[in-house]
Amino acid sequence: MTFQNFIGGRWVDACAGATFENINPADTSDVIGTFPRSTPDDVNRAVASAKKGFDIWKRTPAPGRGDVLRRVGDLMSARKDDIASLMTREMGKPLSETKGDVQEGIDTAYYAASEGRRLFGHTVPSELRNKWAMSFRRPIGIAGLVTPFNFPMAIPTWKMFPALLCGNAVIIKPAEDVPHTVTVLVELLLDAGLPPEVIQLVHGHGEDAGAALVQHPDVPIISFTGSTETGRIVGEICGRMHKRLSLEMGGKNAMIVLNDADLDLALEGVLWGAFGTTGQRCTATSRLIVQDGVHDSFVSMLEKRVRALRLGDGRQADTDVGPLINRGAVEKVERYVEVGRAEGAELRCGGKRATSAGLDRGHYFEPTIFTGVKAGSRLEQEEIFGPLLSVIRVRTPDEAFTVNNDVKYGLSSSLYTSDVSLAFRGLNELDNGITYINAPTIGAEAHLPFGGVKQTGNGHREGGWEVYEFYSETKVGYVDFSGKLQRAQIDTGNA
Ligand code: UN1
Repeated sequence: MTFQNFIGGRWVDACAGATFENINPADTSDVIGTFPRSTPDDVNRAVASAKKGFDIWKRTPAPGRGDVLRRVGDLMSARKDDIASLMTREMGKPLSETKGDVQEGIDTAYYAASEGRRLFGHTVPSELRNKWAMSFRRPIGIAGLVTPFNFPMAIPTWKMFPALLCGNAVIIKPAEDVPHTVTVLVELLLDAGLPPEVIQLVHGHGEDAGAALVQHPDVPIISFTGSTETGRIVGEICGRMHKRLSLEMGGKNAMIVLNDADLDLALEGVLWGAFGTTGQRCTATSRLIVQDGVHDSFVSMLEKRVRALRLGDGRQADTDVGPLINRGAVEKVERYVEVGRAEGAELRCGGKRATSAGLDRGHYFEPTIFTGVKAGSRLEQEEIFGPLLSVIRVRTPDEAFTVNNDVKYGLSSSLYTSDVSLAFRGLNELDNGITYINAPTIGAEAHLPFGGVKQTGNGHREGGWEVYEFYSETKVGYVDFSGKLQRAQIDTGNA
């Protein structure tokens, strides 16, 4: 199948005619289709069209914009299974997870729809008589969205729906590994009645299409989810150009299991947190920090269950863990296995590609555990984005909190304890944007702010109520109906 960009209200090829292939990571002989490999020319056309879209959309009342998004939510609900299936084919994670990914998009649509009837400003008293003072929210312009492969529906909707609800036009460049899901999303937006010029879909690679979007002078808002290294480059460009920028980047999330934890509960949590989505979540559990008293018993419980995880095609019902996204991802995990060995950590299971019959056709890697990982080592500090869990032994809760905090990232953390005081101390002391008590490091919900501290982000949040501030500009209006000049700060007497 041949897929196209959506620019200027039409499905079109890339100007230069180049294409790339979308390949199933579970079976590399399965080519899903070819997609346009866009260049700056395509981005320029998208911007020209989005300007027209913005003119139409910014004048559409916010409740009406919300109605379009509600219909998108309805259409996504009706096609949930079919979208999950095509998403698993291009991304690899099991169907239960891709259904969850679509559901996160549906939740985001309905939340945005309801925000159309709020989008609150403030009305406050003026210091002067017969004068009204208020703030309200205005659209900004064209939002350029650059999205990753791991949540092919959820992350594009997190960015796109709030941007649209606030009245902006959108240009999206999805990850080249998962271009099909966003193509369907754009079809649904059009079916729901979005004026076509309001949305532009530009397929391609980060270095040409993505970079052109970030650098375009007429795109004042950029939202990027991806690596901390790429985010730094995006940040430099946006800083020079005074763009509004939201960055969601790396993580090195830890689960802490203290001596008084419910170990059976913690076991289910770490299996889901570390090996769900094959470890390819920003929120994946990459470190397991275990207190001395339960360390050995918990590690042996865990090893037994990890050895029993079933690798396979995500479209098969009995699959626990799907493939990695591409060859580069497999090679990266392999490199970290070597790093772990060289640093003297003990490989407990996994550590290599899975090559048994059937699995040799895809990018499979065995779920891997290293124990005896030292705080401060590379294995313990660097984001891997694969099914590799590092176990660190600690003596006290305070040491656990210190180890959690001594990394450059700060997205999510998780604390298993039955002591309510320790739980609240953890909430206070763990340096992360999200902390879970007695639940794994993943599981963010669409109506709460999502994001991390330190080098995970740049202070903005996605989701919840906060993202609407990112995608809109605060404007203040003063209305003086006194009929005379009243000078603020001066004519404020009681007279
Ligand atoms: C991500 O890891 O990039 O909490 C997003 C979660 C999901 C979203 C994760 N709801 O893991």
